Amino acid sequence: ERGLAPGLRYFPGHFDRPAQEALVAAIRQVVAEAPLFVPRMPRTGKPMSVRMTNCGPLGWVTDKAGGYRYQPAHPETGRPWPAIPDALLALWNEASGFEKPPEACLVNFYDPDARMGLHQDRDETEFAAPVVSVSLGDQCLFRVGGVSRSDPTRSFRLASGDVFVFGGESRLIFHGVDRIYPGTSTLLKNAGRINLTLRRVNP
Ligand code: MD3
Ligand code: FE
Repeated sequence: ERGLAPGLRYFPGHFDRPAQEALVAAIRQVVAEAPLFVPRMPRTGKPMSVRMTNCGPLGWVTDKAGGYRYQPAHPETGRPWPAIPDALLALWNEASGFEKPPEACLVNFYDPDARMGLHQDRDETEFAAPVVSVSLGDQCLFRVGGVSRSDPTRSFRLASGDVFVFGGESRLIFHGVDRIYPGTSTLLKNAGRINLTLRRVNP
C-alpha cells in the first residue's frame, strides 16, 4: 500500500488474476440484468464516452432533463439494480473502514477511445465515507488533483487489479481518466477497461 496524501491510498495489484477473473464474471452477470446505458450530460444531452451500469440499492445516472442523481432503478428497464457482488462487499469492509455498507457500485466501461474529464464526485450527501475504486482490463492514465480545480495534478498509470481509496481530505479531490492504453491487458475479451466505484450515498 502507498499512502499518497491524507485519505488517499493506493493498493497496486490488490486483486490477483483469478480474483480479477471472478470479478469480471460477476460484472458480466450485473450487465446481463442491468444493461449498459449511455449517460448524457445535464442540459446539453451530450453523451459521455463511457458506458455505465450500477449494482446496489442505488445507482448513479445522468440524462439531459434530470441531471446527475442516484436512483433505485435502471433508467431504461425500470428494474431495481442487481445486488453488489460479495467480493466487492468484502473489499469495502477491508478497505473503507466504514461501518455502513456501500449503497452504490457504479460500473464504468471504457472503450479504447473513452475518457473522463477532470471532475469532483459530489452527488452524494455522505462525504464521511470514502469511495473505493477497482480497475480491471486495459491500463489507463488516471489523474488526481486537489480540492480546487486549479490545484496541481499527478498522473498514475493504473493497471488491472489496482485499488484506490479516496477518503478523508481526499474525498472531494478532482480526478479523471485521460486515456486508455489498449492491448495492455488480456483480462477482457475485447480491448477496454472497467472501473468499479463503491460509494455510500446517504448518511
Ligand atoms: C476520487 N471514475 O466514476 S475511479 C467516477 O476510472 C470516476 O472510471 C473514474 O471518476 C474511472 O466518478 C475514476 C477513481 C475515483 C472515483 C471516485 C472518486 C476517484 C475519486 C471520488 C472521490 C474522489
Ligand atoms: Fe469520479
